[in-house]
Amino acid sequence: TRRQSEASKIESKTLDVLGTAYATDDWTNTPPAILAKTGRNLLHQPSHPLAILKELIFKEFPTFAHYDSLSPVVSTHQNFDSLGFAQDHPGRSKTDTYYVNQNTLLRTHTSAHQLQLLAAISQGEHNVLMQAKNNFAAPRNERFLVAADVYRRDEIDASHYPVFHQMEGVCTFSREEVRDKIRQATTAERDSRTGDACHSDQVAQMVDATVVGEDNPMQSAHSAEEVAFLVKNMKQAMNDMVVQILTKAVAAQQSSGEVSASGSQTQFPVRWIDAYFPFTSPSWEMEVLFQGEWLEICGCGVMKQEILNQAGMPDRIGWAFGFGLERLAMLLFGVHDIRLFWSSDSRFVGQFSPGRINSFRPFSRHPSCAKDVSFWLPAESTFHENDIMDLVRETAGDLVEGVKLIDSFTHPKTGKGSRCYRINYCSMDRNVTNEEINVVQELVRKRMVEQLGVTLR
Ligand code: FA5
Ligand code: MG
Repeated sequence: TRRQSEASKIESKTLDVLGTAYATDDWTNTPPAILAKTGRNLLHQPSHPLAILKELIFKEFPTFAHYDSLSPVVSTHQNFDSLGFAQDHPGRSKTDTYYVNQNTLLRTHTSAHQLQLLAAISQGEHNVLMQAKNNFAAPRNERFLVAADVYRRDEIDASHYPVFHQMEGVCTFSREEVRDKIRQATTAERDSRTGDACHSDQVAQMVDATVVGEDNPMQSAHSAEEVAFLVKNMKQAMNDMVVQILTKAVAAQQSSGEVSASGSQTQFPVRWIDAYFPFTSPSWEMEVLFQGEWLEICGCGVMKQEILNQAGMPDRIGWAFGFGLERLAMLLFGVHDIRLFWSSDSRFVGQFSPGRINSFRPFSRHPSCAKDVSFWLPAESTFHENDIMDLVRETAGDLVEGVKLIDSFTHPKTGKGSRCYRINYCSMDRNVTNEEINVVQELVRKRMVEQLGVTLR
């Protein structure tokens, strides 16, 4: 009987994610509402705007392998260690990441699959690759895209949701191939300058133009020519893809009469901002000017050579990017609230069809309702804002539109911290009554006391 009771104890201490039971421990912090999202598969619904965008991007990279069926449950090794995240990197903390248990989590980015896929490719594990692949005939396996749902504990507003989607791009070259390409390019350039050869100057210029500052260094494993080649190739590929897709969107708006042809924007200025990622160097964020606003749509850079070495490809070099699909989709389809992507209301899902970009026609906006909650922090405070965000989401679901800190002070005598948050409630698809919201707000207040140990004021 002792063994039996131990077995049932273990049984109750598991978390079921996509049909697999995982042992839980004191790292487990993934709430039911988040778990429910793991099975939604928005990228596999052909008429969903995110799936439409996924297909458009896949089409822009016809020679790459395309993966879109990798499980969101990954190891801390995949998500962090394999990519060179420091042990104390803030992304690893329980306040930022949804853990299944100490060694297992819901991926926070598609980069989690870089090493795993490269290693499978270099070892010729075709079965592993085929299970997750969507274009079986792709000619180039060592160049691939990964589209997937990713999970982050984050603030709540119109452009942040705890689940979103990314598109990873990984493009590798053999060093020999790169050497040949550089040789061809410099020969062509020399010929065009009628014998006025200044190879090293040119290369220096190329590198200057691409690798900016000491804060964004190239790796010692790479030559300046290799970096210049990779960066140019990467920026060209990303630029071409974004321009192709935005051009399609504008054409669609024109043909439906939403934008007049004469006044339309036909160029999409792009800028590259120096960035830092543990797994690329140098690194950038790409921003695109669309309808008057600079929008950060992706991170990218030259892959850390350790990753390729680890994968068994020391003779290859490469670049990688990670696009946020929601950011682009909100632009392309005119969806102004990120929650709408999760709506199963036919007035949303019924507006889109495969392969087509069209502007979403919002259904009437429903009134929102603000409720404030003020409280004293517990004395021994391990309090983190994201705990409130999760608690409100768990309690109110998609009725919550935003949560904002509106007041914060420390009592001069007692030294106690006080906070006031404003919770905005608004349904995407129906009117809600004040009574209904009061019930939800009461529950939020009760749970804040029980779960966070705060004292309501
Ligand atoms: C990353 O996730 C890196 N893995 C990207 C990368 C890949 C860099 C490969 C280098 C090489 P970042 O956290 O900045 O980086 O997210 C990448 C993109 O995802 C952002 O540019 C943005 O478009 C989108 N994104 C990030 N956070 C959110 C969010 N909370 N909601 C919606 N989109 C988001
Ligand atoms: Mg960023």
